[in-house]
Amino acid sequence: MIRRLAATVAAAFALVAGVAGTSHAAEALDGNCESGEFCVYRYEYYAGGTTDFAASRLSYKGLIFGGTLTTTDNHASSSKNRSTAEVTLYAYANYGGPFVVHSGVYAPCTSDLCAAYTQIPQFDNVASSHEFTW
Ligand SMILES: [Ca+2]
Repeated sequence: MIRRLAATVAAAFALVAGVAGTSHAAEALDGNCESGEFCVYRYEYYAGGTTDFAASRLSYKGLIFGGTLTTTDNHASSSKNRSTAEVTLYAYANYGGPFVVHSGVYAPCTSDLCAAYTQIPQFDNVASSHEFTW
């Protein structure tokens, strides 16, 4: 009887933990680019560590790329939009300066172009903020 009760409690706990883990995944800013997130990378083609976001960000100051000591501000060279929002990436903080747009109808940051900011004139290593548009 005791053993059966223990098994039931364990199963219930596992269920709760599973639900919590699932709901948390999209918001875990952990250096892994998960579904629902927008992520910038240190190097081209999604290499060199990432900073992941689940919402707009007015400034990248104080952030670092996961698994590195490199500051995110002014050091991004590629990005991936795994959210359902349109994301506009800006060269300056507070959504200022030159920008590129992920998804939607705006050029030039559609498809694979965001894999390498070196292909976008004067946009490599400048990103400092981004805004989600739902
Ligand atoms: Ca993440």
